[in-house]
Amino acid sequence: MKKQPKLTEADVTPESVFYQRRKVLQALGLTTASLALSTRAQADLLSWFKGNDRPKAPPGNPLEFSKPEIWQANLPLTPEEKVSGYNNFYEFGLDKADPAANAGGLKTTGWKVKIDGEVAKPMTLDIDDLLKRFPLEQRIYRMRCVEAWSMVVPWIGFELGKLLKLAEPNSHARYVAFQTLYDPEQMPGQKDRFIGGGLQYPYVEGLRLDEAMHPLALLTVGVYGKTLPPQNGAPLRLITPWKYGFKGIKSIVQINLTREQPPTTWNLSAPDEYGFYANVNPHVDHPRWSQATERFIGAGGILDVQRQPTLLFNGYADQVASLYRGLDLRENF
Ligand SMILES: Nc1nc2c(c(=O)[nH]1)N[C@H]1C(S)=C(S)[C@@H](COP(=O)(O)O)O[C@H]1N2
Ligand SMILES: [Mo]
Repeated sequence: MKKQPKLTEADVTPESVFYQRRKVLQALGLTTASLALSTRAQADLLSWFKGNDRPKAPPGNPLEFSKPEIWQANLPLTPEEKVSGYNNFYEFGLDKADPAANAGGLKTTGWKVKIDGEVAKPMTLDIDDLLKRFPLEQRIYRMRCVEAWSMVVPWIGFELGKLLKLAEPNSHARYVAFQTLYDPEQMPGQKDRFIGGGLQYPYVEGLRLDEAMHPLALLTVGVYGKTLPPQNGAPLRLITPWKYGFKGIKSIVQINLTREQPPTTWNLSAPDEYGFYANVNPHVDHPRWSQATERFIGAGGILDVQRQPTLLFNGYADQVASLYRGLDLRENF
């Protein structure tokens, strides 16, 4: 986002063009990120990007889940290969195809999530415990990236609030802080700023406690009927559909209840561009592009780019607007 001032994303690059460009660059042994670098940095980067030996992700495991009527939005879905082929996961590279190409080997077996801070019952849960403890639901949600593209995705998960209640937030708890895995050996973007975009790692995100307790906030373990592929944030990631996609932190290892508003990765990187709240809002533009419309990534190819109006709170205003009564959404962007 910030490190790509030429706006590969703010609406100029339909994903089909992007895929073609990717193929050409791959044929040349280059990627977009490498074009602007010194020869030495390019050599480093190429040696990494050329690792054709990187394993493919194993196929996801089928999940058991219900489909509650109220969450089966009647919207055209973004096809699975786009949901899992056009990603932001900077730990695995900046290009939209990098996460699918480079995250396949992410080790998710034995994954543990620690819940601590201002809770009566701090705990560490194994991913398999989590899957057993909470019945899973499919929820079809709109997804809106701050870069002005959007998708509609059939996620599978359970309400974040259910997990938080299990840990029993105490009377001091006002915010929830999340952390992605920190493992530079597995996540090359964490040790090389050319691969990882110069963000501070581990990636961190946060919500106010009342936002986190909202029934729309989904701890997500699957998509399209199966466990998440690594590029979508396996084995556990957050989805808050009324907020910009960067709030949806991937591959979570820690959930910490706090008294103070926690730091968040994109806000640390560019505080004037990415706020703590990051509620989708067509009336509050990004300093470098308009948020009034978005490019929907659907089944179509290059010739039917679908531009559509951005909806306040991404279409979830009826459910979430009351959380922000009295808050100036322009100031608290
Ligand atoms: N750890 C981590 N989480 C992340 C990101 C990231 O780079 N690292 N990118 C965010 C952004 S900008 C978006 S739009 C969504 C993309 O999720 P998706 O690839 O499943 O569509 O993940 C978010 N979560
Ligand atoms: Mo994003």
